Amino acid sequence: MKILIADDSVVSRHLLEATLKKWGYAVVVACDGLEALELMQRENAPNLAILDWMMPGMTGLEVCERIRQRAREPYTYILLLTSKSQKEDLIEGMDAGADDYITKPFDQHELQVRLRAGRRLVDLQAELLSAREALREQATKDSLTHQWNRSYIFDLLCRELSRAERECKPVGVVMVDLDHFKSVNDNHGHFAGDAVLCESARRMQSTIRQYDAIGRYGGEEFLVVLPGCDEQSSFNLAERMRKQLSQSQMSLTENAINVTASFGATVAVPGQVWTAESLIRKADEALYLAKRLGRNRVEVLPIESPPAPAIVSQPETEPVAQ
Ligand code: GH3
Ligand code: MG
Ligand code: MG
Repeated sequence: MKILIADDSVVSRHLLEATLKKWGYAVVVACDGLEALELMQRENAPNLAILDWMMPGMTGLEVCERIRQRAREPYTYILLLTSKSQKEDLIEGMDAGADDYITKPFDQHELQVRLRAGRRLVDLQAELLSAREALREQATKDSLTHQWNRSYIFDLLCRELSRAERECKPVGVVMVDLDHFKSVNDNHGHFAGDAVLCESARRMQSTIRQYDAIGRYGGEEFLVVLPGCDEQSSFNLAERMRKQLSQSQMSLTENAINVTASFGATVAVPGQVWTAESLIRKADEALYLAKRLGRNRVEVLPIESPPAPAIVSQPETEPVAQ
């Protein structure tokens, strides 16, 4: 584990560094508070820090306060090293956000057990973060292809549509369905089918732009969201995906497999009336047109605005004589 130590006294710094290295820690050294703060704000900064209280420029206490203001994740466990031993001083140190303190000159055994307590907290938090990450992955990703799952890609489409409406920009919506996929399962087995789904998703993902998104919408169907794309650029991007998918055979079993897909696209144009559902329905319609016209092709259908409500003139009614 990496520990940051900050102390302006050369002797005390060297002693601490040598002790920690002897115990197997990787040590990052700062000679004053400002350097410590800078090192603690870097990516992959140590999650454990031993800060001397009294340092020129910025005290250990001030470093503590600055670090706690940012509520960084993962948490940094801070041990204050101080020659102060008055109770009030220690309360001030803990109030500033230190997790623990040790008085100078430090007792090696005491330092060892206090570091052990710090490590336990850092390790527990790392476990918690990775469990949270795994849960997030489970809730948002498709477990087979590792692309977004159906509910996430749908929500993402809704978010992109509201953003596009605010910014007056179009959004391309593309529905993709692998062609004759049932025969891949029938001829090569279900596992090969699964591998084809993963590789197809990977190939399509590799051709879209960084801000586009692809999700598995159903069995062998994918929904692709293309922010800022009008009809022509949605068509072009879908064409790129189609070519990338079919350009070379997939050698996933002893037999190479040819895979193609049909693409149906539509575009949410600013100023028109649509919903995420109506766009998906239209992209689906375009997809079935692509299937009917021979598969392995892209079709784009414009979304129609609903007809303006008819104005029905009310017949003049005669006042009824009482
Ligand atoms: P079309 O060109 O008209 O789309 O024909 P198709 O065979 O692709 O379409 P169909 O709807 O008849 O068959 C889809 C197949 O996809 C049937 C189903 O077993 C298979 N499938 C769906 N999900 C999975 C999956 O997760 N893994 C595998 N291996 N197969 C899947
Ligand atoms: Mg299919
Ligand atoms: Mg299908």
